[in-house]
Amino acid sequence: MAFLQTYAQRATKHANPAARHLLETISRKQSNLAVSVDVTKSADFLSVIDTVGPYVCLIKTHIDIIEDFEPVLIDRLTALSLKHDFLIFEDRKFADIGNTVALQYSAGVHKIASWAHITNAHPVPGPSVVTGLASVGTPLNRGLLLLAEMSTAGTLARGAYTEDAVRMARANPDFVIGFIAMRRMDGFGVRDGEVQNSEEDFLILTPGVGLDVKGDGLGQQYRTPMEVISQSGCDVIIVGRGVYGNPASLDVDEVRRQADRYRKAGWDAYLDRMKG
Ligand code: 5IU
Repeated sequence: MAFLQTYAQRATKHANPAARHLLETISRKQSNLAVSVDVTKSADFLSVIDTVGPYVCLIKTHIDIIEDFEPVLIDRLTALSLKHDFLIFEDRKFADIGNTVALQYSAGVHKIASWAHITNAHPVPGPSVVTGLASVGTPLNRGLLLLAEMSTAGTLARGAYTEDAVRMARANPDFVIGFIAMRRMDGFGVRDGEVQNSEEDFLILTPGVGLDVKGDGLGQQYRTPMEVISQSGCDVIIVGRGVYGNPASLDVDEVRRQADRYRKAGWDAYLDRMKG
């Protein structure tokens, strides 16, 4: 089982360059923390990222919520990713036919494939969403996560849907590097005599993580890093408001303190998991 190996061991074996890069970064920085920067002003976006950069393996973006977006923002984001040694995950949640998602991924205002190491897609269109995105992302050494589950109350991504998401990933293991999910997917999607490849290593990135509150009043459900990484066997915690607080009153020192706190909590939970 991949998740009982160290991040460094997994990095040496992974076939996808983005997955390898992420696993190496996690190991080097001793951080399985991804910060989700859901703020709407470019200046706040860059300020939060520059502040949390030393503590994270990955920055998760929603580039389409930036109100004053200019292409130079991408240059600055990329410069910060090099300065602080983190990858970029655009949480775009593609969900259209293959031809359309290929265009949404490569073109438009944001040209996501040109700068995001990792992006994600809903499995709902079926395998063509992966094929369409792979036609753009594979030549650029990108990786894709499928949304096998969500953190929200009442999510429809469960049961047979989750199983089929895993099956879609298994059909494209070079480009699909893992899942947004709430727990490990080992053994999922295997039925009626299908056999799971014992070498497979899907990364599990998990939102809905908070140390202080259990929800946000809008359906979000929070679990602790210990529950997510140690008990549920996930690989990366994705934390947004738990780190940056209220975007209307950003306090850089507090953002730094929380990033450090979540990095440590995530890493302690990983060490706890490795104890067995
Ligand atoms: N996000 C979730 N749950 C999910 C998926 C994505 O929360 O199931 I898929 C995103 C939404 C937001 C971030 O960008 O992760 C979580 O932010 P907070 O930690 O502020 O709740």
